[in-house]
Amino acid sequence: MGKNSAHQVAGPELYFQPEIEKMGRLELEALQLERLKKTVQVCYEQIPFYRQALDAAGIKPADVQSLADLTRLPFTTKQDMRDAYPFNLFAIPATDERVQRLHASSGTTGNATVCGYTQNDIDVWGDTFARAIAQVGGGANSMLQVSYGYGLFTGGLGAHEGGIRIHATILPMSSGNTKRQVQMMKDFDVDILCCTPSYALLIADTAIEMGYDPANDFNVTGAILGAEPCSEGMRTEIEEKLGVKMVDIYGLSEVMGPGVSCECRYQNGLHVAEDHFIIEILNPDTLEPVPDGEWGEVVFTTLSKECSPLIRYRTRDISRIIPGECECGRTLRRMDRITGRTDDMLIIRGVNVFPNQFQEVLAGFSEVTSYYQIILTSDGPMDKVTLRVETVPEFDFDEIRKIEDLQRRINAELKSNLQVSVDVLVSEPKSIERSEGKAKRVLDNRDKS
Ligand code: DLL
Repeated sequence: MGKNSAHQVAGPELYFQPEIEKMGRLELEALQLERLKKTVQVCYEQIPFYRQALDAAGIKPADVQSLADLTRLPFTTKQDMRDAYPFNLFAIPATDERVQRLHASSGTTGNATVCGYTQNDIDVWGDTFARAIAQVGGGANSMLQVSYGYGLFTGGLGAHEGGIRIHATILPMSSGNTKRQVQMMKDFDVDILCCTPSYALLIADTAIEMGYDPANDFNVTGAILGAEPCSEGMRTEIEEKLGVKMVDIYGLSEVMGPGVSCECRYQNGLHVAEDHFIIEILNPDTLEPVPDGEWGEVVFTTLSKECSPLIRYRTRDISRIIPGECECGRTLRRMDRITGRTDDMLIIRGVNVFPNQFQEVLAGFSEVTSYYQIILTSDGPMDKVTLRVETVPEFDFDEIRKIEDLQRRINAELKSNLQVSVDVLVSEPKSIERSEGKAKRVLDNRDKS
């Protein structure tokens, strides 16, 4: 048994706020309705954008009488948030004494989206992240290594707030300087690591290169990883290399940051913090709700955010509600792990594919690592897709026939699993760029070719 065997044992102590996490459905819905009414009222009174949108939809705050009335409310999109740059969606002025901090999304195209946090907003955030820490067995005696980037990105400070709420000892590493990360993880007896899955893998690989066997030599037993998709194969690799139990944590800067939902120790869907957010899954074309179990676009309404409340924010992330109860005893409903985003979907000769699906297929090949890249180029009027994979050091890269055989087999597997045919480019060990944050899997060179 590895050192993480302790976490296979379920126990009632692995809750941070059982009175909420196991709340009866009716009680929870009553709480949601009360908070929804307040949110709509505040949005209407304090934010001209929402007043106009609600007026245009012909609905007044007093018309919200049940949770079903949610579907009558207007949507908010990322573009709306960009147009409101910087503070026009704030319910409280940015320099008001109640506003403690700002975060913003990176915004590679267009304006960044900016959100403000009151002390209460930060406390709620800390609570939801602390629930995740409890799920990997963490608590007041934990040493929490936060290797998400600190700054406007919500990863670092979100995990940090969770550590504060649960009274852990926090090691605020931020990302980068990976050898130092490894050394401190070992020397300080870190038990919980928080970072992106791709960075966790890089930390593990770096530790191994430094001559350690982190699964046995290190004290780390839990990892709270999110901010990007992670296939089950990659999860297994991280868990085995580091000797940890990994829970997937989800969130987005517009809605709060990490902690909007998080897996429990059963790793079967992410429990949504429904006391603070209402989740809807909609058909992205019709914008009508889909039944539980069906995939669609995730839409969130915030219930307790004071500075930057949002009504029906369209995330573009694709998930579904997992029907039924979870073994952990929590009543908070579960969303499935994110398969992709509506705007990341590739259409390869008419077939819809998400980058993450390549990861799932590659996990079946022991000859390649978890690092891969999808390169898009133009081939006349058509898009050409190249999947670049990287061999493990043990693979004999000098044998051309072996490479060709590997290419053929990956191709065949992609064809039978995803019904797409792409060019597979096998490259040498360590040739694909490593990531200290969110991995950039898709290189769009279409304009350049
Ligand atoms: O990535 C917040 C975060 C930080 C979440 C740390 C988890 C851990 P943004 O930079 O605004 O915020 O990016 C949000 O990242 O809409 C998803 O597409 C993606 N994403 C976040 N968490 C996950 C996850 C943070 N667990 C966008 N699985 C979201 C898959 C995720 N994708």
